[in-house]
Amino acid sequence: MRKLTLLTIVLLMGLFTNAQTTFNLDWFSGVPSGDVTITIDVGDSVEWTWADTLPHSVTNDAGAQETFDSGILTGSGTTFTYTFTQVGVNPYHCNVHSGMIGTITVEQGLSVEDKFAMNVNFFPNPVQNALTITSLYSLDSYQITDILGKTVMLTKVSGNVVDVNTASLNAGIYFVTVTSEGMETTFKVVKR
Ligand SMILES: [Cu+2]
Repeated sequence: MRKLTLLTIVLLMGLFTNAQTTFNLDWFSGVPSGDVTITIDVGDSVEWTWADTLPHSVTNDAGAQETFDSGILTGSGTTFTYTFTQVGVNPYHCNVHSGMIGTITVEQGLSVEDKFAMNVNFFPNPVQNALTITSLYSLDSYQITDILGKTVMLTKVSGNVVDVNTASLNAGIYFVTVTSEGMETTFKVVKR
């Protein structure tokens, strides 16, 4: 009986752990705020990795929902991980470099599909010759269709940052669909 109870607890813990995700963010001087601003689920963790050789901290702003502070650490590859347990908004910064800022927004009950769709960013918009797409989940492909629904680009990719050469597109409105492991989300881009 005691063995069965222990086994049950271990199994339940396994189920609970599997539901949570750790998201990795590169943390370095000059990091675009949009790259370190994400929306996650209650119980998810964020792991920041120092991606240059300068000293940095990951420190919550005064008005943040939760309190977290790595202290000032130095060394490429250094990491700091924090698990968010409350619904709320957590702006944060580096105590050494005033330009290093981001926000972790925590919501309740997000599916993986939600988290994928909420954490795809693209710039600039309107676009001229080069569109950059960033995603918290590694992307598998992008497809660009025009306003009439005709596919003008369909490309397999791999990674969290994708650069799209848009020089050949005529001026107009386009829909960009990105996919990751069977999930997809679409956004609208204007080409000038
Ligand atoms: Cu810094």
